[in-house]
Amino acid sequence: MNPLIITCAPVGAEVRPDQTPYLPYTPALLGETARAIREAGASIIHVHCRNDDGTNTHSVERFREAYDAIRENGDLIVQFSTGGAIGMTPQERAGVLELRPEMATLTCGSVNFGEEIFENSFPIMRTLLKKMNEFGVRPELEIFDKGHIANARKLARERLLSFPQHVDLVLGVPGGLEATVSNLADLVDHLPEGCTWSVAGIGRQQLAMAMTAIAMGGHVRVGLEDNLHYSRGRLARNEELVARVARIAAEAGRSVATPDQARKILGLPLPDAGRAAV
Ligand code: KMH
Ligand code: ZN
Repeated sequence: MNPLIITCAPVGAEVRPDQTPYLPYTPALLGETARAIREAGASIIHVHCRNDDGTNTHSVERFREAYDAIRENGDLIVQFSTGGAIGMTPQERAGVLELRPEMATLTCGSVNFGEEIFENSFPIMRTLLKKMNEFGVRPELEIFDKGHIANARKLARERLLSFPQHVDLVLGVPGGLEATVSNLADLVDHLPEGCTWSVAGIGRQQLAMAMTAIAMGGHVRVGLEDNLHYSRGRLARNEELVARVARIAAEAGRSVATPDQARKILGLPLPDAGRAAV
């Protein structure tokens, strides 16, 4: 079977440092985490940033520090969040794209998010996509609900996006589609031709969704952004969550993709290609 791309989302915007001692919320901690998850089998790191007190920030300077720390610690594909945190302006969310990460997320529609609303109107999506196109950043389409696939198709008709793309199916957010095998299979059935996909199961469903994706030939996202626990009552380290998925995949006959193998699968240029052309 095809190699498994494991994305790790080690921080997110919702978990507080007082909830777990393992949240890598500073650039230095993100650098250490990049090394550890790479060794454990991850090929993509999904990045959010925090201030030193743990509050959310989407400042370009903080993202630059984090980006440098990650790149000093290996060859992971770096994917910035453009979702940020609830309440951030579209301009704040888009600003970090000037750092030209290889990838960035694009959530393909608004969704209830617990008691709040994660707002991704068409004007917001267009703002983010135009910046991604301007800076040569590859989107990863975040799908929290089935209608988000239709929204992505509309953006493609507007020529802001072309298919196939890499898609992350985010299942189990309170307010979004539930994390069930039938929901996952249904979304996969409705993706545009040729798309690659991963699943991010939220909370307790993270492991079940990962195992299902491994069996289906898809890819997997894990990390403390989506799930704090390794097992009931036992807090997880990011690298443990990655390592467990890698072990299960090996048992199922799938090796984990190195970052360069993941780049090939996703159609991203290899880092050396750019350097050679300069
Ligand atoms: N923190 C959520 C509101 C993304 O990174 O693109 C949005 C989020 C999605 O985490
Ligand atoms: Zn995120």
